[in-house]
Amino acid sequence: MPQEHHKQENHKVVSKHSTFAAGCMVTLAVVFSGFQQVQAKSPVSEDIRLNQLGFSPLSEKIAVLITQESRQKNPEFVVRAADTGEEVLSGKLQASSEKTWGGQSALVADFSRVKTPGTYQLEISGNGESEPLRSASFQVDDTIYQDLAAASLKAFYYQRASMELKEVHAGPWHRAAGHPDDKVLIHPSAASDSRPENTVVSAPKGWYDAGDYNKYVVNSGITMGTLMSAYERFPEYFAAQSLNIPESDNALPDILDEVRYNLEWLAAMQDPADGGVYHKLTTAGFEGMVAAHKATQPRYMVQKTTAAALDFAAVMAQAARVYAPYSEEESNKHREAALAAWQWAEQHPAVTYRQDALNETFDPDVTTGAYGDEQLDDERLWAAAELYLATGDRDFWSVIAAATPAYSLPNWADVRWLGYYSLLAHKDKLPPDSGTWRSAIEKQLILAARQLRRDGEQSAYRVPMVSDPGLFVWGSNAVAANQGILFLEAFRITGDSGFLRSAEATRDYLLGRNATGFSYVTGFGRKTPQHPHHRLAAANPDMPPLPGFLVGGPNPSQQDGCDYTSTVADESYTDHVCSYASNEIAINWNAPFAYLINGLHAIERRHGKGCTHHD
Ligand code: 9MR
Ligand code: CA
Repeated sequence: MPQEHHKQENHKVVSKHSTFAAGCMVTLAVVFSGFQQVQAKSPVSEDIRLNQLGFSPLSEKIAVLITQESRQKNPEFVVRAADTGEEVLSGKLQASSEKTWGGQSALVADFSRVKTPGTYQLEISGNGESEPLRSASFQVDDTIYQDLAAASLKAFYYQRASMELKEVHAGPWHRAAGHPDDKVLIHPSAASDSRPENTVVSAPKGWYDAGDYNKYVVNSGITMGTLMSAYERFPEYFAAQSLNIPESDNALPDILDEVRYNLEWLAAMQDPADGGVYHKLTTAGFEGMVAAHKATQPRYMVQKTTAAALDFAAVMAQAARVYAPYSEEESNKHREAALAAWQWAEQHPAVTYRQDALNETFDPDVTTGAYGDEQLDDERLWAAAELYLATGDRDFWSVIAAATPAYSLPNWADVRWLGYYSLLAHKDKLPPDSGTWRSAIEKQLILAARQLRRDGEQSAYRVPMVSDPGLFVWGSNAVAANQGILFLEAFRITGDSGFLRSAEATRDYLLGRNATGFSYVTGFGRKTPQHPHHRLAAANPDMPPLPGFLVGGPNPSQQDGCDYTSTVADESYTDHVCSYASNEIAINWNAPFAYLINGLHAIERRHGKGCTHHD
């Protein structure tokens, strides 16, 4: 794995947990049946799909065999220790209720009873082949997610604009600074009395949005909200995590240092004259696939919008809460900024971003990501929720109380449930008379999670994501990651470990138990994206892609016009740099992924340590 070394303290924490875990293991049932060396090894079968990193000892452990055979022969599987070939468990595969969407049969091997830490391999025989089929080796251990958990957040550091990435932090991916963004031009669409067209303003720092180098407020909004909520749910866990970033030695948890780097940029997206927030900081068109420091086209502040103001207000209000224990001054500044943006949005409730219309009026034409959204009730709800929690002002509560929610999975254009997640997680701050309201919201959340869990159990891969082809939009892997967050929230509220199993199944989906057999995260797994649509990676072709990035994933709309081998919803993925519709990386996809991986790791470590898993 391409990880650099973590701080010393981190190692200590981990070894302590492993000792606890090992102590528990003696009581767990494992079937041993003598020593049998693996015969002449057949190559790894690509038809066996499983999480390529492996499993936490107490999790459900499933592999899926994809086969053209329609006869239901229920072949047998054997799990062997990878080094000695010793058999530790055997059983029969069971047919999934549904075929894959590509029309193949799916047979499920459940080896959840293997709980002793170690490295294993799965063998399947009796499926009409002369030789047993073999899976790649996989690990069972509580520590295997530590590196991925850190890398999913370190990815944000690699996306930093305006600073050099030094070798001590970035390892072989060190690079020169790109995009100082200290001379940003006011685009005519954003001109105001105090800042006429071509006024030069400064808005350095922040993260590049995705494979491109622009910085978009709307997409940064959901990204930061998701990361700060991850921190709020697992504060002790994150306090002990080191990402080896330049700020690792200060008092702030590293995840909050990373978010702060983007907050500093975000603050500069607000016009101090009126509280309005520019929609994006961007070049007129996308840059070529060149290194950051060679991408030097002029950068513009483009039109103030209501969505940008409301997302900004939500993020700043949440930041006021999250950073308060570290700096009262910083917290107050964020709250003031949030309130000013809210005021602007109340005065301008329907300024939507319509890029085509803008280009008919203003020059230069802007053709980069639009993040245009016509439905702004959800942004207003999210901002009101965070502002209510930040101020206790009942006016904000009345916005919340007036809404009738049905559950909707968050994405950049629908942030309603980021607001509800925050409110539910801060029950102590809700009005005393809000008990009925709260139960109704919790009910919506639990119903949605339960339905998704049921649908997933029917699917060929036994994963929630493969329950509806309609989920396979641009960035489908982030739909899965956000489903994972929904399950973690349902688990937090109910304590029902079935939801934890579903979150783990979602992790398994992203790391290989899926229709393409890819682990969709750069650098983690045996079959991973090698050619992401990522300018920082493409500019460095002699290096493996930057690690820890979740690619967008299968998307049958194929808007990029690249060559794909399938149009089936969950197969429509191509590991080619041209494929921005299936193989790009993006901050709003990595954030829910980081939440899921870190959140699960935090919970599993806790459970492994105390041996209190309730199945
Ligand atoms: O994630 C965005 C997706 O929902 C939209 O359908 C798509 C087209 O507008 O844009 C995606 O976001 C891209 C953004 O516009 C520019 N930076 C890269 C983003 C990820 O592909
Ligand atoms: Ca919206």
